[in-house]
Amino acid sequence: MRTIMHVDMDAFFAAVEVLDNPEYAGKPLIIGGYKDSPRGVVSTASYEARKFGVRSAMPLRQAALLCPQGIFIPGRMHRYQEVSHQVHSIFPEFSPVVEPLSIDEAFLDMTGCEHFYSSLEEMGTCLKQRIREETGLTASVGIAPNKFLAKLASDWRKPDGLFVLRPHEVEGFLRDLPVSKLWGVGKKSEEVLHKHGLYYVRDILPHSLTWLQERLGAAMGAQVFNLARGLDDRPVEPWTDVQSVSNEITFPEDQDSFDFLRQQLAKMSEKVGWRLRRQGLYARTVSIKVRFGDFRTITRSHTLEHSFNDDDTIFQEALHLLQQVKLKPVRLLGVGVSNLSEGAQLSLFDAGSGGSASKLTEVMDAINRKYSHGTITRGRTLPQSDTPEH
Ligand code: TTP
Ligand code: MG
Repeated sequence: MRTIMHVDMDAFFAAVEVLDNPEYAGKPLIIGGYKDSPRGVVSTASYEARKFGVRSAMPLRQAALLCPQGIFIPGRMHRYQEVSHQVHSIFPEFSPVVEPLSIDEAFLDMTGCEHFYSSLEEMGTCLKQRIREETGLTASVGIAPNKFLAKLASDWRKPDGLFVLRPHEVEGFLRDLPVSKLWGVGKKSEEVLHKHGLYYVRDILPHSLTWLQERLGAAMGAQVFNLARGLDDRPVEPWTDVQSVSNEITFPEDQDSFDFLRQQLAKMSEKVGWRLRRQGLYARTVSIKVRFGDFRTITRSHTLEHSFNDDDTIFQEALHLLQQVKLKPVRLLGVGVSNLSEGAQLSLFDAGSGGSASKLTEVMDAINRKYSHGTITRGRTLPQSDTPEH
């Protein structure tokens, strides 16, 4: 049995504004743009503004109609990110297994840490207090036997909430929730369930797995079947990958220049290639990881027919993957290789060039081995503007 804690900051952007501008406290505050801006949408609203029906993603104009006395401000993303980093840097104090989910929320796997606290309630209170102490902000915390339930629990007593859901309470808790509360049930699946008269989780329980799968598809049907029973075995996944060699960098400021990112990719590809070769390994898959300013993180990967261990292949593949990503300001960039083996499996078509380290790579490695890694590097890792013109 796991103990999972989910934490989510309350009215995050609005709370940061109140923190920095105490005169906003207790007022209906709406972040996203000025009242008369024709296009913008609401990022978030203080709980006072929510009483008027204002919600995230609502057009500002509509918010202005619902809450004409609201204070409308565009928001300061940089500041929210700064506070977000403060918050996220607290989590490792509580658990080594942390999965950051978004700018203001994370899962912590607390399994095995229970005995550090007198109760699960105290565990949650401790985290809330640390966040408050460090940032001056309130968070809501949910503690439950799995991720799905922990997320529902953190939402249950918002704002400044704490809710512990114990295994024997799960069934009673879920029964009366609308089906849309089941993770993954969006508009489409909701419609299908409604069509069959299933509005609440309790309505799903009498139906068999096959019955649900026939109506929702194999994967969604199984998911709904399990979640309705409070079953979810997804692990909390920290950003590490054991069967791989990787390198990543978090930028002090979000970056949106493709040239800069390409140059970072080249540097990291060299490091990854060097570590691969030093361990006598070959890889078949190249991956990149991109975390955007809002903490959304994506990974992309590509597996080749043959194994390789040269910087060039790693860089070219990683660059190709990066070119396919719709770029917004980037907070973190990473390159990794996986599908590792100890010997090269040469390409059927081109045994000579693509597969193993080239002559140039061998010479570079020899120099780097003698001195320290990074002594010699390729021109593409240098900033474009600093590259000497020959
Ligand atoms: P949420 O955690 O969804 O919302 P919240 O923290 O404002 O309020 P609460 O958790 O108490 O319900 O999102 C975190 C931040 O992300 C939010 O403060 C602003 C931003 N955000 C948007 O910019 N647009 C959106 O549509 C949503 C949902 C959030
Ligand atoms: Mg939040």
